[in-house]
Amino acid sequence: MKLNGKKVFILGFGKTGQSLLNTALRLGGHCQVADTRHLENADTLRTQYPQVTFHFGALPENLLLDSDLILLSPGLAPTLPALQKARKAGITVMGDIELFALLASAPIIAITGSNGKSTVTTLVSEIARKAGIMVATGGNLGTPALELLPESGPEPAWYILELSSFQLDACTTFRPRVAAILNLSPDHLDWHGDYAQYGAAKARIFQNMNAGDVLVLNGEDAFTSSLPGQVPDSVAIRCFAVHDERSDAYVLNDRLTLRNSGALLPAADLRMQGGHNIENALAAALLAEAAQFPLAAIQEVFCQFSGLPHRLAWVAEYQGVNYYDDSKGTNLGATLKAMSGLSGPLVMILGGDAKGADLSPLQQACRDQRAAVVLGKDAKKIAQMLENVIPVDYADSMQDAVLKAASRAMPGDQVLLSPACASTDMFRDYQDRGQQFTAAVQKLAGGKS
Ligand code: UMA
Ligand code: ADP
Repeated sequence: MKLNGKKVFILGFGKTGQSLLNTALRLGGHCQVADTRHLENADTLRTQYPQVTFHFGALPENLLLDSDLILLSPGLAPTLPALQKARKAGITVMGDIELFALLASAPIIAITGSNGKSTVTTLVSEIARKAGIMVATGGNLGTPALELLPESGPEPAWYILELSSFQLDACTTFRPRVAAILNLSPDHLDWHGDYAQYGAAKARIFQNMNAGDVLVLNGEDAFTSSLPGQVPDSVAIRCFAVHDERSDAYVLNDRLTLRNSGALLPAADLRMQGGHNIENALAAALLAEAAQFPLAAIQEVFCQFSGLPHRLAWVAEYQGVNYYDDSKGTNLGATLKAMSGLSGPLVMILGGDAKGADLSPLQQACRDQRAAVVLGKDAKKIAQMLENVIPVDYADSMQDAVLKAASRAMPGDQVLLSPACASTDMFRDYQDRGQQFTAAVQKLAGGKS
């Protein structure tokens, strides 16, 4: 693929925008970049890319409409009026995953869903690596997909991509050879408009899949179990369902089992904690089986991999209270799973940007808990919902939240940071939020854990 002489407009200049620009320049495009923020490093960028014109602030609609190709970062909603006008004018609008797929020759394993994507993506990668199979892993997980393409030398045997609904929404011809939709619960409704459109974006993962391809679905999730009728007939569907022995991956006599490969290991040997991680392991095993990764590697990784940071991670015990960091619990579904994974009364730390979600099911889930501490943009909304169920305190920083949670907790309780909200209203990202929580807990515990 060449972009020689083409006028290319890159929208959004975060991680993805940078990878789009580098790729478009390599392909010979004449590039301009627009970002609605005023970036602090604007002058450095202009020096680094003297051949590129950067625009910060309002989108330069006229220039956009004069381009041949628009390359879109995932955070920008396609409903932006300037983008809609560009599409109407016949200009191709492409996301990074679509461009990546046009440039990559090796097969792709793609994983989406509302929760568990990063865990499953990492598990499948670890299984391949354990078996000595060369893979390149990225996408929504962190490394933009375009950065996985080798500048020289051979491609990996497989690309393994975690994909968000934003990324899938901008795909048209993208075809993974093996894919999974893990589950669906409300998230990013402010971006997609409504739940149906959010689900439709996820379902784009299989729209171009074809003969020989394998799609893994959750047989116990309302959305994913309704999908088979929409999947092209030639695609093999594999379902995981913890409690259903008629599915392709399930738990039988306390052993994780694959219909086609037999028993893998006792559920108790799985190093990751929480019932949701049994689902994640079954999904990862089906994906690995579909890619023909060896069974022994699946078993070894399941016994060794203890989970990613900020996902229901134990931090410390102080005065008989255990503290858990689930900062990656950025939507209702994740927080409900995290809550059900811990026993004993909980003191919840909730809040941030709810992204337009209805969090009212938290009311029922908090009924038997000790207390809640709320912070961030949607703190008031969450507090009003919970105030007649449990005691609620407001906090203005993570340290304040931890101190208030500690003063509510009784010996035997657990303090759980699982905010059900995005972090960026108060923190750099979910990692920063989790690190501030850990630091505050360790300070409280006097450095002991
Ligand atoms: N921008 C605009 N106008 C807008 C919105 C954003 O100009 O209306 C600009 C911002 O000013 C910023 C840039 O776009 O400079 C940011 O781009 P982006 O929001 O598309 O984010 P990236 O830095 O490119 O990171 C993205 C993913 N972020 C989002 O989808 C929001 C990262 O996922 C991903 O790791 C990265 O690409 C590499 O693939 C993060 C995420 O929060 C972890 N994802 C969401 C989630 O998991 O729930 C979907
Ligand atoms: P994602 O990449 O989709 O955000 P992660 O693997 O990073 O998923 O997990 C994010 C959060 O979602 C975790 O903190 C955990 O509480 C919750 N979670 C993980 N797996 C599942 C699952 N299969 N179902 C529901 N919630 C899950």
